[in-house]
Amino acid sequence: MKITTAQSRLIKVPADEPLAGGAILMGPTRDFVTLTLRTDAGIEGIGYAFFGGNLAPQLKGMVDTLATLIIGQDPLPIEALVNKIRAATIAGPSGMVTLALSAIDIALWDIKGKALNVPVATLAGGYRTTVPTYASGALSRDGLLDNLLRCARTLKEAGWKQMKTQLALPGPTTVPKEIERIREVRKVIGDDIDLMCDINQRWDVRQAISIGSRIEEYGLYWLEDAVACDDYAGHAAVSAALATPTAAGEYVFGIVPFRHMFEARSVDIAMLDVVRTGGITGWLKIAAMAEAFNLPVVSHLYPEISVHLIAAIPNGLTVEYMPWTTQMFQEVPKMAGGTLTVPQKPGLGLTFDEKFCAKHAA
Ligand code: SMN
Ligand code: MG
Repeated sequence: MKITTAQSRLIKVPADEPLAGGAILMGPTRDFVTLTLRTDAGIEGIGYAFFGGNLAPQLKGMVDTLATLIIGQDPLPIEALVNKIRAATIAGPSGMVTLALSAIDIALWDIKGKALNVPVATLAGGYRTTVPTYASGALSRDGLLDNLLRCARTLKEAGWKQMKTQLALPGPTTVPKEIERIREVRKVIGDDIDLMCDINQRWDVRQAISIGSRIEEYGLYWLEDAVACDDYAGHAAVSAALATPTAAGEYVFGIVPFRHMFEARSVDIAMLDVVRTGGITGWLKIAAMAEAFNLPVVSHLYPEISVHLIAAIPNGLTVEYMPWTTQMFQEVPKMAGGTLTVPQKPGLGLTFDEKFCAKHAA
């Protein structure tokens, strides 16, 4: 089998918050670069990447240029193809190059699953076929407390067993007001629903320990990205000071930062973003490293791909259900009883919704 063509598209997905009608983060569109790799065997693989900040055209250019390097090659020896692409990047495969590489790597795994007639979850390890999932994006730090509580109630009524909120600071708020948001959400959802909280690197170590200690009584399932992503020692200090588990990893690229993070005992939970890890190949390597450190792994964004990966590994904890990409596909796994079921079709089991993609292509 040989790769014959690579077709990328820039899709401007209209920003929505479908889980609870919550505040819309980063509108009006979320711009994804999709990739379809075609082969002479008639098998197609799909992938995508995301940067944000209006840099999707540049990312698309990178995907196009790098994908050209593997036209005419057998798609199955993925490590060899990834190595070829890495070797071609003279300044090193970091930053946005890793995002572009991820789109290609994901499409190659999709092809391999289809060629071997197994879902990617099976190809990647096949630990189980259903996984816990959590609602993300609806309980935003922006907006009034009443709205936050209405969304929390909606998620609970819809059957979510896990959900993530966010806290602000710095900004037009105060520490007591932020603590009140956690207290009130906990009151609305009760003690049987797991509640996570994302800080998105807004706090310094002192704030993380001090505010983190004051919200311990609300039993967070994890506190995420409390401090700067590459302050491994700072994360470790926060993790050591709090009983609440800490999570981080979405902001770092490739596999090596995770070695430093794990060696420094920075986090209790590793968060892996398949577009920033260098695709599925990098994702699985980090997951195995995490296993060696007795750490669970959770996914970041992209539930329709991540369901395969969290299901593949023994230390997969939960899939983030932030449905930014789901509109691009004909069909995606849906939450039922707090879980997602891995599609049993070969590969990723995903088909672009051509009508939607054509309408929103830039
Ligand atoms: C997040 C980051 C970037 C885009 C969307 C969402 C957030 C999360 O940090 O963990 O969901
Ligand atoms: Mg996050």
